[in-house]
Amino acid sequence: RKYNVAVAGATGAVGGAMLEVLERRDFPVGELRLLASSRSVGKKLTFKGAEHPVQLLAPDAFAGIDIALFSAGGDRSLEFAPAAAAAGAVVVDNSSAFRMDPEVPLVVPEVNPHAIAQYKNKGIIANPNCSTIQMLVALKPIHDAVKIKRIVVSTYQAVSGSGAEAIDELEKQVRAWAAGQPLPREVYPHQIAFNCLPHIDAFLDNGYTKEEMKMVNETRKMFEDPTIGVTATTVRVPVFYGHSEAVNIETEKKISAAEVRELLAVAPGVKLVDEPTLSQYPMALDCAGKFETLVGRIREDESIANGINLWVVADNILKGAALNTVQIAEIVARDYL
Ligand code: A2P
Ligand code: 11C
Repeated sequence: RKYNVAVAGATGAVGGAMLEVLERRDFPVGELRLLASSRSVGKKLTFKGAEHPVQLLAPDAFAGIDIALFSAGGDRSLEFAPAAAAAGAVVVDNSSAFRMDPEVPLVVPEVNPHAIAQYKNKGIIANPNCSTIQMLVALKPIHDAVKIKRIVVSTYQAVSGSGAEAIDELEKQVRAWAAGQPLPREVYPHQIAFNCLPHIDAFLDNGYTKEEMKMVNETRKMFEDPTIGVTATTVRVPVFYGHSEAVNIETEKKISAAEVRELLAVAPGVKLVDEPTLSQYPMALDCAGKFETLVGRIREDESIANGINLWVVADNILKGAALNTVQIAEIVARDYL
């Protein structure tokens, strides 16, 4: 059968990628309803060669919809996702609005697909933060094998994580710099071109950013382990697409780098790229447009008894957002509708 699908935030960076992924994975779409703000009403977007008009995101926009994919910002999710669920749609929400709600499942299909069953509580499933998703795709097989006690992660995150306007800002700054002109600045508090900002999302009272605490709290929720130690430093870098992460783990049982490579070579969603002597390792430029999470630079942490270092790279707009959302929708359609 086919499913009527709404995309809330269809004109955004992630919304556009949702359409691309639905098409690339040949999701059985019946009616497609594209929703955005009044600014976009009347615009047309192309899906499978046909043009579809953008309509207003509103509480009454979801009649007859089976699955609603949301990526229009957390405030819009809080405002409209309950209405979509009340109209009978299963909502898969890419924002952070419902992630830590104990009644809402937070899901990466390679990590905890069983949690999807809990969507019946509120009709909503949350898609995790992009940085958390790719880290857990890489770590899940290791966690299952030798139990991870502690994770220390530093991220190198692309500007596309901040939305379409930030992609524009990096390009404009680079062009202005090359032309010897003053650099325009609107999205970030500092110049992002040729710079690294250790600042993603708002700062909290504990000195961490929200992005850093998402990695802590979402990992605990999806690994179903409130005691796992996670500490993160998240950094915005002048890359358009693809988040990179240096991940250090301490495990309960010893595991060698070779054994980690064996596990990850067959892990779902993972592509091992680990031939450093041939200069082959995961890079942001190589992950753009790909569905897999690339993992390499796997080596033992020689400073502790049971430690491993990895370098994990994925397309933040695809696996970090649109692809993970559509994968969840595929499971909902296959197993629950
Ligand atoms: P619009 O293009 O009409 O502003 P991005 O994260 O790439 O900036 O995209 C944000 C998405 O969320 C866009 O599709 C945007 O639509 C949508 N959006 C933002 N604000 C609203 C709003 N108040 N109502 C509905 N959609 C919104
Ligand atoms: C970034 N991780 O790269 C953010 C984007 O919680 O869904 C996604 C924010 C979120 O800026």
